[in-house]
Amino acid sequence: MEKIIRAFLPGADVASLAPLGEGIINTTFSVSDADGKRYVIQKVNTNVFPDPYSVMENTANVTDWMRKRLAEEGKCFDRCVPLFLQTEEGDYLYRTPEGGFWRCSRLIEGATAHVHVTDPALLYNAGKGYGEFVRLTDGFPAGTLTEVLPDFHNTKKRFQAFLEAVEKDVAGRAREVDREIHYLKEREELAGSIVAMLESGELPLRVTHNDTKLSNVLLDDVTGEAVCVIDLDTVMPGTVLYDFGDAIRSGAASAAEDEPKLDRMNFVSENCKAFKEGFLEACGEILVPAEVNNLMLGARVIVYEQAMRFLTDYLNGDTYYKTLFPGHNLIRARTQIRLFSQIPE
Ligand code: GN1
Ligand code: MG
Repeated sequence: MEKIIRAFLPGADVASLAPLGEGIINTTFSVSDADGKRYVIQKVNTNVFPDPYSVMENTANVTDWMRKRLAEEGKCFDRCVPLFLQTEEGDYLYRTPEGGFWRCSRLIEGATAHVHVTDPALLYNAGKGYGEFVRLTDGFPAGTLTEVLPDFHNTKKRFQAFLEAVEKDVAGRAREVDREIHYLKEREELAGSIVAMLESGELPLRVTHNDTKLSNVLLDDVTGEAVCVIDLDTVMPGTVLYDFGDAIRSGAASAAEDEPKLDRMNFVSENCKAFKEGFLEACGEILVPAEVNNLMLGARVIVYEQAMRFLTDYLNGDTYYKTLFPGHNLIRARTQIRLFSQIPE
């Protein structure tokens, strides 16, 4: 770890290294330098992101664009756009002899990644934060971004992968989850809905974040206002419906995605309304009617997709998401199905 940290921060206090966040893909720590300034040190999960260089190239291009936008508007961007450090060689990644890829960014102080909030005012702020991301990236040539995870939110392909997992049943778990499989299969037509609108051109292609859970927008510890959208690994071309939908998935949920007591997971319409209000306040003028009118379709499709992704991983023997116990992915799949069932059409 010392070598990795020193690659970015020659004067860092290695003893200050501490685990950070609750991501279930990458491995994340915080570390301080000699002046007490804090940084995020992160190992990129290359099983999930086989091309970490493209991930960093996408991130650098999009964040540079956002900083430029804010500078043109005379606004400060210090706290509101993630800043990655380079090694002495000018790289955003440090490769260990074992083949691990690490990166380092400035830690944004005085702001928190909330996994869960109950106050609609905070949801409104989170909505504004993600809406601001849409506004700031508007005009960026989305087609120039590398699709680091091809078909990430192609729900139709997710459905096919799910069917395949059921068919193969490598972990011998399919019988036990027959009800869940049936529920998701019955709703197949939903899987193709957004894909079709993108293909027909009804929905414009934009820069999308693709992992807009509540904890990926930092809220200021004092004012509660959105400070910065983080975790740009999955920034790719897509539709705004994905990002709105994924934000509702955690923002308008009454419990964590892995809450074992299923009846604690409910859709909170008041929070959904608040998020949507903040979101549209920030970017409503940029969106075309087909986007504004289908935001809730985005929520339904993404929650449905996520249920399918968790169940697929469960059926595949837990190979994708980090799990803490054997039924973890099943619990996750069940909370998503329950949440999905409550989102209004
Ligand atoms: C993964 O690791 P994290 O929490 O940033 C996943 C998201 C899921 C999320 C569910 C690259 O994100 O798509 O919505 O877990 N990211 C990837 O918790 O698959
Ligand atoms: Mg993520």
